[in-house]
Amino acid sequence: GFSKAAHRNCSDILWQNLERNPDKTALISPMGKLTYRALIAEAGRWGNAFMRAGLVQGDRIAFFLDDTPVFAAAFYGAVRAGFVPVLLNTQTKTDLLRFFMKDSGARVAMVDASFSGSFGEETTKGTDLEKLVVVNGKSDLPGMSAASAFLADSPSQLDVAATEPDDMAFWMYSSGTTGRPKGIVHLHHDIAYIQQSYGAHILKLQPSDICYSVPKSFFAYGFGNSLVFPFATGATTLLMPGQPRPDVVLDAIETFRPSVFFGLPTLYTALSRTKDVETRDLSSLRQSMSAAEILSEDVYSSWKTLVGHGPTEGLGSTEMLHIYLSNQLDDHRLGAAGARVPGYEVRLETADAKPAPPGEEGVMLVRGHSSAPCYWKRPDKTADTMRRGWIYTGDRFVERGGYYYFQGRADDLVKVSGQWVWPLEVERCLNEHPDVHECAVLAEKRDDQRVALRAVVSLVGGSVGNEQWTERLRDYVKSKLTPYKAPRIFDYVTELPKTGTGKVDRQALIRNPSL
Ligand code: 3SK
Repeated sequence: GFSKAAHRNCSDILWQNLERNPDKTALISPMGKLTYRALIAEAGRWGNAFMRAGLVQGDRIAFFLDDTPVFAAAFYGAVRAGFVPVLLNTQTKTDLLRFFMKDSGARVAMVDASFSGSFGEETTKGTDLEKLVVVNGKSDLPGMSAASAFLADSPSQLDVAATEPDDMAFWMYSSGTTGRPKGIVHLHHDIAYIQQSYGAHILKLQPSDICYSVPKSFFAYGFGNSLVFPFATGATTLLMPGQPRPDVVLDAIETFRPSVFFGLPTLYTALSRTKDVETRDLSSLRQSMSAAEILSEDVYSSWKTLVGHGPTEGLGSTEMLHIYLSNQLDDHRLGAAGARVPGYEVRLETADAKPAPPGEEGVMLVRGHSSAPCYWKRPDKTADTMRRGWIYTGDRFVERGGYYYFQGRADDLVKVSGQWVWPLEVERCLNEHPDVHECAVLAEKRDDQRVALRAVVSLVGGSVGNEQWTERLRDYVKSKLTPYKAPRIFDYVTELPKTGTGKVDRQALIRNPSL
């Protein structure tokens, strides 16, 4: 059972370590180590400084931060004091950033010095922003306060605010692949819930674990991995700022020796294909987790060959805060997103909102106490997705033996030459071709208004695509699937554009059809 009432303020997940294991290392980063006692003291200073800045309970604080100890300290200090961090993707461009600032009404923003250029007047003008605090370095831009000045004389002892379990605790924004992004509101008890479900039943951390999540903490997946599960267990988090290039990630594993690793299929592929990877010492890893994309058999087995275990695949969403379908380390069904994580209920619905008959495809709805109650000031979108306690995921699945197999998005079937095709199926097929390094398959409306499939492919070893390659790849798809599913257009690139988590950036491919 889960008692919401016991979780009035989510900072307890960190603060409990003050009694339990104050001298244990909470954080490791290239900047050094921090014990739980030191981290909690830092968090207290941030919380007091936000109060001194005149914020009142429920006020938003924009976080435009990389993964460094400041993220963890400022986040937990803010929520303990009753303020609401809004976690923003640090790759956000100015226009969208201005929208986030306006939409959230943030009065204070925290920005890493390396990204401070994004917070010029074009971002902040006409917003409610009163204070911009620069961390991990200095900025020359006008109107920025240095963290040292903001924190000066701020006491480390911080009382917990009078929050309630159902009060707003923090937000993230939807990625906004369709329409403008939505502020996803999470509540104070949500953090404890992901620990009691995915944390306790799937991840099963030990206090001796060191967790390393390549997806950053401003993503829901990275947030749970780095800032919730390890703190809930009294374990240690490794925070690595900067671009997660494969060689940097491999260096970090060798240097800091994490035991639990969090990635996604694109990253596992890149790591497995890195030159001389087999000479790297990855022996510290006892468990690797994967989410955010479908894990193919190839990726699973390459990682297993390298480290002795395949990545454990799960699926979650920002609306649910973390993973609600998952495999287990010792019970992995390849091709399945996973089974229901204890603590969550899932059901499949047909297109006419009836329960899907057993074994038949349906759109998944999920329910559990970590779900966002609403999108900020978007009653229309809230009503579409949050349906009387259930979240409509838009993902189509079939269920076999308690495991759920992803079939695509409810809205991504396209008609090509009069027949239904699911571009993701073609993409998966091409990705299994031994000469394809990575690819994306998109449905595009041509000038004649007809829909055609376009594959954007990068070939292994940097080979340059040509007509012969196209013929070969089309024949491959025809032989593995059916002929009409072979993409009409093939474009070749040396590397596919990626988002901050390392996912293929489909938006960038659509926006730039000449790639
Ligand atoms: O993409 C996922 O599978 C995921 C996992 C955990 C939290 C959030 C997301 C989107």
